[in-house]
Amino acid sequence: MRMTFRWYGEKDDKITLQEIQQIPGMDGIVGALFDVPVGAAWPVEPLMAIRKQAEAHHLVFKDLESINVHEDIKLGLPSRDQYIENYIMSLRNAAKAGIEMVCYNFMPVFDWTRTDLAKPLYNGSTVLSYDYHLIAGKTPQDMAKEIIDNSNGFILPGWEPERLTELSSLFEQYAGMDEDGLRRNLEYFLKAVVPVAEECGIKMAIHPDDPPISVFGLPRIVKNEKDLDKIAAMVDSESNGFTICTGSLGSNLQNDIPHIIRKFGKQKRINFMHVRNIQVHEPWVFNEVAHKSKYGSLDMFEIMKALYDIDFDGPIRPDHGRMIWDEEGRPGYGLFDRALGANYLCGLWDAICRICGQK
Ligand SMILES: [Mn+2]
Repeated sequence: MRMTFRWYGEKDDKITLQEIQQIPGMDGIVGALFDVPVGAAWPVEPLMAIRKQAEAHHLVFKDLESINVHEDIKLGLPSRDQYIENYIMSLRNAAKAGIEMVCYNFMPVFDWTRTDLAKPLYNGSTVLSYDYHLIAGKTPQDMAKEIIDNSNGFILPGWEPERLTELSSLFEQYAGMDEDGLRRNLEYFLKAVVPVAEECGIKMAIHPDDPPISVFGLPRIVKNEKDLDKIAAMVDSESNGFTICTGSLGSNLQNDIPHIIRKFGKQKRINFMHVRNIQVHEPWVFNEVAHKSKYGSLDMFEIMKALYDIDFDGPIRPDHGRMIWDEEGRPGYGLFDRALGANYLCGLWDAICRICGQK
């Protein structure tokens, strides 16, 4: 496996490449171009520039998260064909810059949703959390405003203030779209982009819905094993694969993550791993926790063992971390707890390899 760390770039991340390089076991960064508008084609040069910066710190840059899918593609509007052409251009350019994996999601309107970005835990650390009770009675605008106001001044991917001014019209456009309708639009997109991804050596990796349940009545199509089956069947290619985000899928305890890893690993469809732990209190009430198994509802040993069993050799990253040791930063994306998380995952991996045979 390739241990990676999400990096927002020199301009937008106060964490430096040198700090990332100093984390034991770190192989590379997961990056993106944050100043290209959603829907436009990504140029090669800035990707090459990130690669050079990474390599100067002995880190590889082979993984993108995310090239976002324009809303018109998800809505299936006639304008989608132009946006798909642009997406294809982004893939070709990414390949030229040495990219091998592209994460994306297909969530209407909201990339991810939380009700608190800094819920205090008993030990003074703070975490992201979700409680469906707190959404009841709120409008999407109320929730968007809360998230933007509590983001410590950072622009959070998916929650760009200018995009959210269009919130009402977006909701109107989605009125009447059900899961099958959204699924048809994903299939149309995949049939166009996956052959190109395959041709240029890129593995696409759709991220599960976060949380994997309908929010504000919007359709959600990446919630569970059944949904993943349907997506895998849309285009039969290893380039049509998944990001298995343990914290997203795992917030529904019906989702058996080690089973899902083994099943889709056999089909060579697991192209990216996000590993984090969460504590589920009741259905759709959960908060993020430290990565270590004992603090949450997920069994990290079983998850890493499943990855070992499928000979996983793709990129993996610690997902959101807590804010600890007075660090201030982008919610979920501080340095300290993600570094601890990476180290814990590397420790589990080393132990599994020692006992079961080196891979
Ligand atoms: Mn994730």
